[in-house]
Amino acid sequence: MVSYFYERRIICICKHKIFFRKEKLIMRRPNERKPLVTHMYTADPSAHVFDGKIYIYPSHDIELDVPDDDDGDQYMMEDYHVLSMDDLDSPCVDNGVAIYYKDIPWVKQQMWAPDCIHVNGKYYLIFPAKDKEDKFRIGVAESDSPVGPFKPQENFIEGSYSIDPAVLVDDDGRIYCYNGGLWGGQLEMWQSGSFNPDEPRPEGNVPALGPLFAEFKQDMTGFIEAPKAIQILDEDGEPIKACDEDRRYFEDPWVYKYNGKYYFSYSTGTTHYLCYAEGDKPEGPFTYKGRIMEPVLGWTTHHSILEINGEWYIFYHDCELSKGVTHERCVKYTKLNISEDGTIETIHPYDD
Ligand code: FUB
Repeated sequence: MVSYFYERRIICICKHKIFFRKEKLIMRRPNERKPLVTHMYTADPSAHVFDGKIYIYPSHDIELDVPDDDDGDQYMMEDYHVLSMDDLDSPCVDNGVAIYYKDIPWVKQQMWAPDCIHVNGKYYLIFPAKDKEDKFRIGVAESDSPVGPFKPQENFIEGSYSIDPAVLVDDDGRIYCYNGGLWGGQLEMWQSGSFNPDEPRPEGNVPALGPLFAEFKQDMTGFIEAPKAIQILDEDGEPIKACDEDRRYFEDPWVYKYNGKYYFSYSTGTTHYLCYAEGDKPEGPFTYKGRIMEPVLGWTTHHSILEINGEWYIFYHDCELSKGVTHERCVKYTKLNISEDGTIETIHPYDD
């Protein structure tokens, strides 16, 4: 069921006549822009349709009484729960623990934003976590079911580093991994090719750091080649600069295809926008196109985009449920309006 709201604002009353601003019709589904589950904190939703049903792969935020810091030490997640919905209007079901960090041999802590794909008749959960040396790595775990339990590979994917994997299975079956995050996500620390926690962050007019791109082997046991940086270009074809915090990549990559083009969307972190860029190839370069969503309540902003029955939706999180506690977030969804040429209408998440 869809709710209809009519906006009919009086703009002036003169000579006994009332003038209204043009009517605007807003349609919202009952679950739209509301926390999908309220019994636990969830964040970083990667949503997919598998066999006609919606599955959401979120981080599972835990309540911790610690101060926020730039390294993200307040995000101490220990497991993943898969959420599912029969359709957009159905209740959202928590399918329990899908994998626990102590059952993953290489993981020390911090199970951050995951994704999941369905290939080879299996479901593969792809997730970042800190290894025993406190370096963020990407791991893979598999299951016969979209809700797990997932069996982890012994080690992280060789050559992987940083956070936030988003995985695209392209129309030809090739499997691409996009990932990376600044600050606590450690992307800057690998600029020299090896891990250096003291590496300075790029600043000013130098090109911003790009997110990472790598192709998975078909059996999901590793990357075919070492990850490479993706370029995000401005309207003049120049790399977006580090000081351009309204547009430069920070974390939270996602890629979807629309009318044959690749769309790379991401969070700008410090300025809290979700933005998008367009390209002709899965590895980019991508040209900046605009803003998808204005800031939500909370510091982080994280999303996924998918088509459901011919309409486009964005899954995202905010901190409404905890009344603003940065590391106690809740996942939501809302409709995304994309025009024929790929332009996205910017969402104002609290406009109702
Ligand atoms: O959930 C931990 C981190 O917060 C994610 O990896 C980032 O994208 C941000 O949402």
